[in-house]
Amino acid sequence: MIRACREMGLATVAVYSDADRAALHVLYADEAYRLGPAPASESYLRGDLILEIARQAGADAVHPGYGFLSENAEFAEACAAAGVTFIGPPASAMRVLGSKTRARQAADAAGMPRVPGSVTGLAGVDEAVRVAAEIGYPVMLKAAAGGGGKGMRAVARPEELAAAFVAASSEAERSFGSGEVYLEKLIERPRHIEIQLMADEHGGCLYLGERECSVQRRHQKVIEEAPSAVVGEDLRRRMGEAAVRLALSAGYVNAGTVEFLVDAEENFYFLEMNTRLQVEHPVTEMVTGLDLVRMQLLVAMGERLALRQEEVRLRGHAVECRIYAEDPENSFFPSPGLITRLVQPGGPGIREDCGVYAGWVVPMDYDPMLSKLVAFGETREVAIDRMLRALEEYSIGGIKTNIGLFRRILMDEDFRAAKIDTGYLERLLAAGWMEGREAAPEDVVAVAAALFATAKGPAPAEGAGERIEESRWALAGRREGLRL
Ligand code: MV4
Repeated sequence: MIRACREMGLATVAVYSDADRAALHVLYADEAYRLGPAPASESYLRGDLILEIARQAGADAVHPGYGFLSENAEFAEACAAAGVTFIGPPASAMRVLGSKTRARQAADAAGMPRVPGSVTGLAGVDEAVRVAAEIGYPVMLKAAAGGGGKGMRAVARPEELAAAFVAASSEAERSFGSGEVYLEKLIERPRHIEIQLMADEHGGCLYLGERECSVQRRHQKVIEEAPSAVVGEDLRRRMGEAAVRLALSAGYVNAGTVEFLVDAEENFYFLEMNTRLQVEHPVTEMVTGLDLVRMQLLVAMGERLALRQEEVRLRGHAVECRIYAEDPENSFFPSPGLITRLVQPGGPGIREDCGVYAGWVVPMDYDPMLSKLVAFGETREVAIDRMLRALEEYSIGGIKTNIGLFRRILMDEDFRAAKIDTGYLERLLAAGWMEGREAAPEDVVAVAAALFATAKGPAPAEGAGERIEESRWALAGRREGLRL
């Protein structure tokens, strides 16, 4: 966001919590203001403080980012009341689409295919039994206020429905303050594919292609790509036009994403709409050549979209890996701490949106995402090979990361054949991803390098013309010797 503002000659004001005093966004911005202590409830979720800072700094607009208040209709309204532009949709559109049942009604009104099931909250177990019998088992109970899998229960048989209804409803009540649940037919082994939208205030709305987001774990996306290997021109047009109809019917403005489940027969079903820019938007930027944040800013200034749908062209393929400070070999436990060394990849087709630097302490207070590594190529195969090459160049010292897991996925036969669905990664992990990994030189060489260093003392400085071994083992050894 700051980069787009810079390019457009707009001054930026960052806000930060105590844990983020030295965060990269604070260093990049023209000005920075403290919000409060590390807990989000006392800092990044304090819309009142954010607006007070906006007033003090004389800011014209607020970009809400991806998490925190980005889909909060009350905050969008508070911005309007304070005379500050909220860079996102109107609160009214956020409210319609924020309720999954109301969004399903909007989908019907817009002629958008959706998963069969109820479009209002279930009054009780009796209604659930009746609807489930109508649509047929297996079914899924979902929280109307939900998202991210909370308050969701798959039900295979009628005799399990009553207990699941009570469990889903009470979980929804606890998590979202609303126990409203509805029923859907369960789609087996679906892909998660989403359409990027950008709408202006003048009735213009574009679809900017799809993203394939099926590689995820516990409702956290791990790898995203654009385009999807299973979406051809015709399917893309049908999904895109349906998404645009939904957005226009809800009075939508600015960036948004319509999520779909796609089954093995290439039927697509509306799932929900995210009323914000998403983490994975760079893959869309790579294949469309557009800067989505720049477009968001122009739209928020009241401008018309500068291109027509026929002018949106997709070219090549992009893959994004979400690099996390977590240990895939230890149940993905977060691994916060000091980054002692950071060597970042580059070269042809590589974009890295990184939020950290050497010397930064990854705080334990938030989701430990470090960076989004994006590879672009003329084909999916080139993009994947580039990503593998970039991951090899990447070296992060001091903390554990999930970089090794990406190597495993990107070399997996099924992934390379694009045989993926939302259960793909959990199956790979259950099979024991360490077992399938090719011999990892760095593990063995770590010991060898340590022994070598002890036995021989410090290595002599390399003279001019001295040959450096070019085997993977030697490379791993040199790296290990450099690790801090
Ligand atoms: C489903 C489904 C199968 N059938 N709905 C999970 C999160 C929530 N936003 C929607 N989710 C699902 N809804 C029906 N009718 C399977 C999932 C699902 C899923 C969806 C998208 C991405 C990852 C997922 C992982 C597991 C289950």
